[in-house]
Amino acid sequence: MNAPTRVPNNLEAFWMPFTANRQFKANPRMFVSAKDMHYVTADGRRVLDGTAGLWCCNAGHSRPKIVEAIQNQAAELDYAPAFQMGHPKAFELASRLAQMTPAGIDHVFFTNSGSEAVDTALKIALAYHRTRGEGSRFRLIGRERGYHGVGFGGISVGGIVSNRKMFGTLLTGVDHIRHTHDLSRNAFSRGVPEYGVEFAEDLERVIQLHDASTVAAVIIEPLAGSTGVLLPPKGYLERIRAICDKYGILLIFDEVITGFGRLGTPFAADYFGVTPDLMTVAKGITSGVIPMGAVFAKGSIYETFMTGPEHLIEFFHGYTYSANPVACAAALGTLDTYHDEGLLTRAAGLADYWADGVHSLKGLPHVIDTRNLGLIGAIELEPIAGQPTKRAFTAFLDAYEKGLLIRTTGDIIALSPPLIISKAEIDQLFGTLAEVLKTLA
Ligand code: PXG
Repeated sequence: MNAPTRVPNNLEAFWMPFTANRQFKANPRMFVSAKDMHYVTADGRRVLDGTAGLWCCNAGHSRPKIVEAIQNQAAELDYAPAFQMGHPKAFELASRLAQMTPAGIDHVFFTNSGSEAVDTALKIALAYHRTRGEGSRFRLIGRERGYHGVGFGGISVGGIVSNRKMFGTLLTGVDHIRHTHDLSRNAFSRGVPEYGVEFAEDLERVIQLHDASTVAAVIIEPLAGSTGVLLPPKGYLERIRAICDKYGILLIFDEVITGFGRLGTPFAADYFGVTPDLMTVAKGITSGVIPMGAVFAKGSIYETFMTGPEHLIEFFHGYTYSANPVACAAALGTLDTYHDEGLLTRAAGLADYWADGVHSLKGLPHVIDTRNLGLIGAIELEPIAGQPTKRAFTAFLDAYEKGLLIRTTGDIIALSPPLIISKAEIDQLFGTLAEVLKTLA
């Protein structure tokens, strides 16, 4: 018998994404299995998942309905082309999603990631205006500190400097409004911060600069996650919506993180009572198990494309794996799990208890802000002078050693556990984090 060809100890070949490769390869942190709220490390330790993987495993890990759906689908229909062909689960999934989305948003375009969903939404917005005879609307407006994935479209409208500065000229015709983070007035806010509705007026300024007739769409995260959990001030999203309406500009909510129950409602649009024209989702759509993303569109946008001779393709865009059958099955298994366990609204009942945990860390060394919404929390640390990100990264390593997975971005700790977390696990999470912060240099 041939010797196995696996080389588990060679860490060199894998160029790891968004990772300090040399630091990791010198001190690898490997997960080998996961169940419900926990990972298991290669050395057999259980680690509480404080981040739902990367904000995606909303149903928890290795959930039976999702696993079974994937197994059955792979055996029954592994792949079917999505261009000029179909398979039943793609239509079933789109219909179920369309029933969950806010009123008026009732069409679904499938992608394989959040980055692709963002690029797709931007392209829909541009093509929509052009189809309507308003091709002069070519500009896209994002926001400072926004994260919209890593495609060229996403980094162009995104506002995270390190994700942009290496990559040349990016998309042309993009501008940004200012972010909403204001610790001077809003530090230690519980829930949505009081001050900053006027930040929305920056959109008026940018529109005036370019003239509304050149602006196609505005894309923002209703709650900015990846940049370190920046909450929309009271009234801010309503104002953004009103300004877009005033000028005929499409509003895109990037709900890759906030979608599928994170705030205690199916989507952030429901939580804030503000309906965009297009929504991008990924992550929680399959609880992270199989890559999938989607753009949700208003029926009026879809209908705009449905003109011209019927044999012609209306929108020249799509991916080999759009609506991949196994991904569709995983998503259906995920929606069943959310439904059976009430997970899309479960965070609402836990939000107060969670908020108590987040704000219990106020007063610990280096903590300059604690903030929360739904089952999201952030702890902002004072950076070490001259060494930004180091303090939070040390906290991350220490938490991992103590059996807790957290995420850090800059010097901000972000928390977003699976939506199945228990109160005892919330206590454990904040107890461990308090221990970490008490001893942090
Ligand atoms: N939009 C938003 C709002 C996101 O948060 C993407 C788009 C891109 O999705 P894909 O599937 O292409 O990665 C994201 C992704 C973190 C973290 O720790 C956040 C993301 C990804 C990885 C880590 O904050 N968000």
